[in-house]
Amino acid sequence: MRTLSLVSLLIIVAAVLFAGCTQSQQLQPTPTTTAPEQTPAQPPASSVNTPLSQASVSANTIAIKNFAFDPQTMTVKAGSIVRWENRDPVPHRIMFTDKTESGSDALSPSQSYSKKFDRAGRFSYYCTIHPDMTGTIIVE
Ligand SMILES: [Cu+2]
Repeated sequence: MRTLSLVSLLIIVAAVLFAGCTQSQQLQPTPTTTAPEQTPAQPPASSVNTPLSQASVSANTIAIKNFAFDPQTMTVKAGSIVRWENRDPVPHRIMFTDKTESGSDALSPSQSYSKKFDRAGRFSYYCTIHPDMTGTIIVE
């Protein structure tokens, strides 16, 4: 008698669990496949980062590429503006050996920095991030 009721109780419990289980499965929404789809293609970064070539072509432009200044030495007239363009995929920062001359902030890729040279002299500079990168501006 006692075992019988126990068994029936177990059966009931099992039935309830099973029912609950199947029920909850039925209630669950079918797994949607709207998982993060690829967001629509964004405009290629290259089209955003091209203002460099559009910038006014200055004779006094120094390209920063392949971890070097090109040209490494530039001669300009006093009062000229020299412009550095970072064409590397990493930041560079121009600092003058002559600390009285101000340098640039860190230049992100495709950023540029312009500086006017008023006094004649020879101005050595380097990249604070990659000190092996050096260059010279000669102002006449
Ligand atoms: Cu650098």
